[in-house]
Amino acid sequence: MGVTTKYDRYDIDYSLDELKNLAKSLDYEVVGKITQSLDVPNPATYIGKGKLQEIILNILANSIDTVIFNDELSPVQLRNISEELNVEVMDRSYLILKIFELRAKSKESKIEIKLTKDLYLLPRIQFLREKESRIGGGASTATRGAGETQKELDRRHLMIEINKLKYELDIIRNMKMKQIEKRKRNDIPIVALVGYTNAGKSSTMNSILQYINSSKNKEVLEKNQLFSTLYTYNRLINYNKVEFMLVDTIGFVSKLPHNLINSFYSTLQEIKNADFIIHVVDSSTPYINQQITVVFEVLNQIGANNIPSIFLLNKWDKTLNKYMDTPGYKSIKYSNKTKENIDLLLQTILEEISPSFIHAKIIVPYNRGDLINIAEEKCQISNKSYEENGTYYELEIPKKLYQLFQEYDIDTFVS
Ligand SMILES: Nc1nc2c(ncn2[C@@H]2O[C@H](COP(=O)(O)OP(=O)(O)OP(=O)(O)O)[C@@H](O)[C@H]2O)c(=O)[nH]1
Ligand SMILES: [Mg+2]
Repeated sequence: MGVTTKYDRYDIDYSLDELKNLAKSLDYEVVGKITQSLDVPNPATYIGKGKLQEIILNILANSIDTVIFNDELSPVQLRNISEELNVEVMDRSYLILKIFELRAKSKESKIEIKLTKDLYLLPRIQFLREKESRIGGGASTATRGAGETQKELDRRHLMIEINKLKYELDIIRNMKMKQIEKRKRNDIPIVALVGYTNAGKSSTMNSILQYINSSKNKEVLEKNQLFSTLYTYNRLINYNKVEFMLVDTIGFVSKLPHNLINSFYSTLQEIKNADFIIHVVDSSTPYINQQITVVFEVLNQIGANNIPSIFLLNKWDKTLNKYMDTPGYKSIKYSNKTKENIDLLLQTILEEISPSFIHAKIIVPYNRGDLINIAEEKCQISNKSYEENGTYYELEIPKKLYQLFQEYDIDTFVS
């Protein structure tokens, strides 16, 4: 059930199709779609009273078990609708959370998803149908305080669990942040594969690993389903003597629940640290423009919109529109099936990440051993002499590091 308003950023047919695919990935059989055009969704019931009646008739006529709404319902909307319809009522956010829950494999993503689900449930727990609401499960009547209902107990249990999960997540994240910082210090460029779910990010990671003859067990899961990847996988790639870290991560979908983005913050953070983004696009879908928009929106949300990027027009083997173009953006026509242009892809990555250098003449004071080490290890030195006030270098400094030396740049100093 979807509502269109004049503020919609997505076409309703596209949006409901996406919802249908999400539902199908949880094995729901989708028997119908209903839409309503409104100025704004009704704050009490999301849709109009008449529409609710229409759904009730539909439920009876087609023996429907579940009605899924295309937006996140407020707790009040959820309560009112559930009371009217008397079947399982779910919204888009909860559906996505359920898929994530099913797919989560790593300890971190399991905690992330559980936390997001608990945060979603907290204000809604008392409105959910009984079978859903026994979250705590264990609380027996004996431990119940005077006058506490089962629902209140469930709520309290949820709150305790939320705190525990936040604590566990903090520990994992601190560890992860240290790893990210270490990588940054090592100065290995980071290249991230991002894109709509099922676009072929993991397949691209695997194709590159195969191309450079990496061992088979470094490959990641690729599968024809939404949200196969819910975690960040880093693989060190060494191609033509240049090293970079290739990052495969979670795919995007429109209207991702807000809490989900918060909970997956550290997973998404890896994208923000990237030096170069490969935006993997399924070029064969009729919804290509919508999917690109979704990805741009999420990149914006996580503050990764200014990182240099390229469109990888993937699945080119089955794209019908061979004249497709991306005006104003760099793109590569590519396929994991035929591997066409994989050499061009790698070449482009190398060009983007290989450091460009700044030519400079500097005098580094003798007490700046730290800078001397960097000059000796990371720069290409063409001239060197020991002067009264420090070591003189004529050298090529990687752009990223130039700032460190700026105050000792003789040319800058003179001018
Ligand atoms: N025909 C064709 N299929 C492809 C191509 N690349 C990937 N696929 C298929 O697309 C499906 C999704 O691939 P994945 O690599 O798992 O996609 P993903 O972007 O990692 O998906 P999520 O992790 O779920 O976000 C798989 O069934 C792949 O075999 C391609 O170039 N051509
Ligand atoms: Mg994947």
